[in-house]
Amino acid sequence: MAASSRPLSPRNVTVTDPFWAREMALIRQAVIPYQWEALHDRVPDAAPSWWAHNMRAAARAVAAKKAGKLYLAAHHSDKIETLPEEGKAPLEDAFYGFVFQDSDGYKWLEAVAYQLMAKPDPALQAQAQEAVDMICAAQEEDGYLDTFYTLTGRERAFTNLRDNHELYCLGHLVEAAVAWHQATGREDLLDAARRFAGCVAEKFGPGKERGCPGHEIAEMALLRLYEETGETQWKNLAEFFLNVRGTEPSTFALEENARRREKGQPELPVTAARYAYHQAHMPVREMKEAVGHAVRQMYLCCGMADDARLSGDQDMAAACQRLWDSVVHEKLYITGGVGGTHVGEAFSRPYDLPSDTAYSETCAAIGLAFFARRMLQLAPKSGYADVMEQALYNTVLSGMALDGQSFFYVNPLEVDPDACESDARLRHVKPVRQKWFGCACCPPNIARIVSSLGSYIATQTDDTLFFHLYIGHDQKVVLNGQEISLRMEADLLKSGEVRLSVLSGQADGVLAFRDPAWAGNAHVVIPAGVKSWSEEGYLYAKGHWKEGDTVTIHFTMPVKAVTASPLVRETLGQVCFTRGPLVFCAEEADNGKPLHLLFACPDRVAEAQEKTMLIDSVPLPALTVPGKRMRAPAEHAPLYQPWTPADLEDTLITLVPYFAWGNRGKGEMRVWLREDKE
Ligand code: FUB
Ligand code: ZN
Repeated sequence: MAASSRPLSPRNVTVTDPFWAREMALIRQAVIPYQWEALHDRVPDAAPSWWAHNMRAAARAVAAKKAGKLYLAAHHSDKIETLPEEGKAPLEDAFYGFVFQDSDGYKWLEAVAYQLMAKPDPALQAQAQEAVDMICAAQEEDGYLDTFYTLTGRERAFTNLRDNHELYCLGHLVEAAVAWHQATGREDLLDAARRFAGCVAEKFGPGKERGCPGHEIAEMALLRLYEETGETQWKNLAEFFLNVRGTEPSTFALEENARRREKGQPELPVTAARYAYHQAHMPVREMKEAVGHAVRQMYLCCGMADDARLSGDQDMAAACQRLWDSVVHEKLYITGGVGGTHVGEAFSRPYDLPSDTAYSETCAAIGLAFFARRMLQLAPKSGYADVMEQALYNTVLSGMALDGQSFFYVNPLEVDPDACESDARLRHVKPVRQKWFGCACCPPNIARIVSSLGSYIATQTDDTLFFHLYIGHDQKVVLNGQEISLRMEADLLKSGEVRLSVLSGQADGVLAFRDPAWAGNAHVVIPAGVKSWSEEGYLYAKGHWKEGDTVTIHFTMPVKAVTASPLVRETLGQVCFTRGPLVFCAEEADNGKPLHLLFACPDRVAEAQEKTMLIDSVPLPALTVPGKRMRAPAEHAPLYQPWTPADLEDTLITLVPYFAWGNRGKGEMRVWLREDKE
């Protein structure tokens, strides 16, 4: 088996790319401070987060318990409301929000840790330390750490792994703790994470209780904890969770039946097949199709891919590949989004990719990028990086406004604000980004993936450095024990010109450059004496690299007209436009409305013009493409009439990057345009 690769640490990568450096700075200067305020419920008119509230209330509960007092609070959310038992806890210490509210702060902290790795910042670190201290204070004496159960009844802990997200909160805690440890060297949060993981490991595992997370992430997080600490018990626990998933009798069914017995309800069959929504319908190594809740499926794939890498389990790797193929060949939006249906925020059947009712949660695209990076670590094949890039440049970024102060949870490919506001079937689709959400999983998830961009740009083995993304950056890397500093100059939003220079040092090794699917013929110039070959979509260049060496690559980056497979019913006869990794869309702000009267002329795509447009003061690439506009019918024209040729007039359609839509007020948006058949 070829050696697997590891991501670069954000510490060793400085992003200098004109576009992505702005995104990184935005996260650091605007998003992280904004989210800190949101976590403390101090953003006017925004949905409350309750994070700080719940942490502080749980700390009081833990202190009260240590003093031998009873402490049981109420729980308020849009779904559940319970009252505290008389005299046990003050009403102001009620638990508010969803059961997984703790995870929002963990993601924020993880994002901060990556930012600190990239650039020390004592004030930001002090703020993050405050969060760490709040978390540690909320941890129970035996290591348990989940404010929902600490506040509302610890005796119910671990009784509903399917729905109540304790192991999801554990996973996010571990992710944050490892990043915090790497950023600061501090053990505080890592110890808290170990203690909670230890508490879980006391209950679940071989020879103990069976059980697995209802919302995956603990698997990949525990494997990361293992990689960070070398402590094998975390790998064992992750593998236990992976191996128990989907086996009979279903652990989710057993726990559900226990709850039903308590309520005097009849028991349900204990067959695993009922739990496809939670990816617990069959053993993981047998899985073939991406199903159920999209974020859960993506996070499961991440855990599986990490385990395949760390254990060399070929059956696991094969299952990852089948799930990858299922997503990429049948269930992936052109925008890099996944999870087409709002019913359960889930994957739908193959080729069901509706544009206007799309769910395409921001977190699911983030999960896909995580999965892609892990597949790249297993085997460097350019197709994985193509999808990672597609997700990053399109749906991941569309989840956040250009000013970093509002967010999309759902990322449709077609929006008519009037329809969203009047049609209950579109209730999930917001025509403008929101300041915060009751369920705020997406905003801090964007912060953490963008802050760790350096880990997606490249991965390495001991002797090979793989460039997966063409994002301008400086990095330090050790190849064959020799450190070199490299600079990549790139600006894909403008052109496909890439230049890699060795800034200092020298090393014998291989530099591998991805040949993106969007590129036309690449023209590559490498130093004399460097041996090169191509494999799985990468150009390998092996030699003795030294200061002053350069590699230049010219990728042609034409505007392309793209159609979906005719099996995608929704987009048949429609076309969209891409350039490089960017998907473009039409907005009302440039084209008027209704946008569904626009027809694009894909056969004239060569006439597309590129220009720079200021959107919310950010210079971004825009396109004009030739098209037609159907004349709107006269007022009171009949609903039906005898067929006549469509009345079309020539027009130029203006397109902007999909990620930048919705930054100029409320208006219609379409990615897919009807195709002019003439
Ligand atoms: O359940 C936790 C998170 O909330 C999921 O990942 C999102 O889809 C949202 O449901
Ligand atoms: Zn989300």
